[in-house]
Amino acid sequence: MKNIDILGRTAQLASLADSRVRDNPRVGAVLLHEGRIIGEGYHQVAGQAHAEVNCLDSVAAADRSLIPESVMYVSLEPCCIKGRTPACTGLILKEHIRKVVFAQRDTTDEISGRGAGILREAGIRVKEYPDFGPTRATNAGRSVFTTEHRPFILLKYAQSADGFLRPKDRDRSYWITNPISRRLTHRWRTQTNAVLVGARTIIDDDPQLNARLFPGPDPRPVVIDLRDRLTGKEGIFQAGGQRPLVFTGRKAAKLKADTIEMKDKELSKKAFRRIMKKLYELKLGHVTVEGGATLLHAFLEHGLWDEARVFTGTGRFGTGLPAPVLPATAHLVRRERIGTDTLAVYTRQQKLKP
Ligand code: AOF
Ligand code: ZN
Repeated sequence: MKNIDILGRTAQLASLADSRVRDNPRVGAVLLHEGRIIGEGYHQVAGQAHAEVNCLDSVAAADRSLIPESVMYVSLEPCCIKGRTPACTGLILKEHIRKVVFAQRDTTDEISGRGAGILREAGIRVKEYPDFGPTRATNAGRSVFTTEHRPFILLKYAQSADGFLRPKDRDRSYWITNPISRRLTHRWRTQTNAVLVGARTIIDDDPQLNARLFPGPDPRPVVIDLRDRLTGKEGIFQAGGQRPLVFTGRKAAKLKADTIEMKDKELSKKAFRRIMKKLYELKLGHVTVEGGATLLHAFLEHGLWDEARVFTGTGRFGTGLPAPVLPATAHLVRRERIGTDTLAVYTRQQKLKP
């Protein structure tokens, strides 16, 4: 097996992590002994075991003596700092592992390249694959958080076959996507730290913004309500999930939520800066923007997005609220069929190398 095949497996393992990784990266690790995988693991919960720890813990008693002759594969550079948990470089040295293969560097200031350096100085053979595609997407999210000090922003919306977010008649009940797609979006909600919407979406649709259709943690509901439209009676304040966070124009908003007072009446650049700073401080590393149209347009207009997942259903509305248009520079990562729906995934940045 080639190194990149095993790294591919570490990427798969990393993607199993849900939003409980919070501000930490998604990381997977594999231990390979002469072509046989003897251990696997991934980082699951911020503040708890890293991928390398879980991988080593998974090695069967009968195989433990093989650890020093095995190669450790990690989707991200092993950490060399004592954070909430001990440094993984220390663990690798302690277990006398002689070779480590990883994909991208950890962009955290105190680690970036130092983790690899410490291992090399200790005589361990280290091979890096900075251009390895499957882990670039996961690790890109991490680098947004550590270098730009804002969450990774995922835009998610569904449009009718003729490109509308909703029909003209606001009272008409409608579904754009099929139940398979809806379940998938709830799975995504278990993997994101917060679902962000505008007040108008709350008033029109009264969504619960939780992940009730898929097992896993609920995201935190975040509402931008600069014009104080919320009353406190809406569904998100009644649902038993995570405490909502509301960016409000009111001084002492009486909502069952944490509130951040905003002076801005419009989603200006300055307003966005404040919102991003707050989300960063709250360690919400991955945020999904689910609408409405105004909010999606504003994020796109400010170039404040990293990925977009767009469903297109089969129904036509004829007229209604137009769906956002992604910039021509957006890169289509994949297009797939979800039953009768189509899902297209885009990234903002340049095409990643395969
Ligand atoms: C790894 N493997 O699985 C993860 C890493 O101890 P913590 O949880 O506070 O994490 C400290 C840093 O370790 C964190 O900021 C991030 O840079 C890195 N995360 N490193 O070797 C892992 N999750
Ligand atoms: Zn670590």
